Amino acid sequence: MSIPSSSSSRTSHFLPLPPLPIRTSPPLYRKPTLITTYSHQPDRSITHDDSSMAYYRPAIIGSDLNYGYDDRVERDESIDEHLDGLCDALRGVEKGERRGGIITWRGMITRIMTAPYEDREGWEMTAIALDGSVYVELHDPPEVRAKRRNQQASWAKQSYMGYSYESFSTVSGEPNQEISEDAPEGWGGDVNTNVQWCNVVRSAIGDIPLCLGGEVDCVKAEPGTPHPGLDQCVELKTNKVIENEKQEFTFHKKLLKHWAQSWLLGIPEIQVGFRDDSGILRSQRAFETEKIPRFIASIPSPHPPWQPQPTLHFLHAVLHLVLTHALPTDPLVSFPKGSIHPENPLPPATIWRFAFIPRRGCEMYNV
Ligand code: 0WD
Ligand code: CA
Repeated sequence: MSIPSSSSSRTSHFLPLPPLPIRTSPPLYRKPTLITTYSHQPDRSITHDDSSMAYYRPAIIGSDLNYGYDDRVERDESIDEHLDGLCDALRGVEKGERRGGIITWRGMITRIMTAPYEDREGWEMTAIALDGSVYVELHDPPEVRAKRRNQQASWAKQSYMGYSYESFSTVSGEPNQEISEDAPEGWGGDVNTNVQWCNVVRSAIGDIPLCLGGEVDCVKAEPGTPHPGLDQCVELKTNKVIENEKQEFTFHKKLLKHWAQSWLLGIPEIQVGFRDDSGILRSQRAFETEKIPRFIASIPSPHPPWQPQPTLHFLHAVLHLVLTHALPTDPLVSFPKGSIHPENPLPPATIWRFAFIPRRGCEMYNV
């Protein structure tokens, strides 16, 4: 990560991490409400409907999560989609529903929230004001992307098992979806990571409005029925079977990311499939998202691995910093309606970057 050296027009601000543990009550995260949904099709094109919504059906214990590996289709990760799908979805939405505050992917907010407990992975994001809101996206320089893609390649089999668990745990809503006759019992169809069902929600952290888009794995409803609402949504995860205390501790730490991710979109349930080293599904367990912090707090240990308070304090502090500096207060600077898609002419807004430096905090500067 490079932070440009200062010049006369460059300003930077530093926000340290909150002290751990923190006792003051955190800003409230408002219960999210659904604004709109859209679907990525097998060719990655977007339709403004729920055609990629899948229905939950428990996977069969003993399923082989390696199944279908050679038939998988993977999204072309060399294409940076920016916030295109989200901006596109918001074009059809009442202006009042999306105005103000921060507009971004849920995954960006998960990263900011979990930063107080992240000791290794730094990140950088871009913030740009447009039409009264601040759009935030990952700043992903080519060398960082290349490094991440290499890491992903070495994890290909493991991450495939996550997608395969999704297939074994869902039924497609598409009546004409073909499933091979040779497929094992419970297989929901071959993996194509282009296919995603995205939900866009409105929420707030304290006084800061948020508009977030994120992928939702499936819903609990009769196959073929329309979107039953956020309260019926389920997030699917896989984990290695837990056989010792160290693995248990690692899983409890991972629950921070799972909790934050689902909490942010208002998804009440996380279904975790536990697999053995050879990829066979051995057990599964449902977690109620809102009960995860209390579950973690109840674990007898000298220090709980994490608490929600610092994550919410830090999220509010970072977004407050971003809004304070990125949102122009000068009424002479006004921005055209639109998205930050590269094909659109850039408005005369200052582009800001903010970078997370593990164990230290967040640095924000204009570019
Ligand atoms: O700009 C980028 N590089 C990113 C784009 C980073 C993160 C996400 N995205 C895209 C996603 O493809 C999606 O269309 O943004 C949209 C919304 O994503 P999100 O829900 O905010 O992403 P996140 O919460 O980080 O991840 C949710 C799921 C993952 O499931 P698990 O169970 O592993 O959390 O989205 C998938 C993944 O299945 N996912 C991705 N799929 C393809 N390419 C990516 C990615 N880069 N990141 C997450
Ligand atoms: Ca998932």
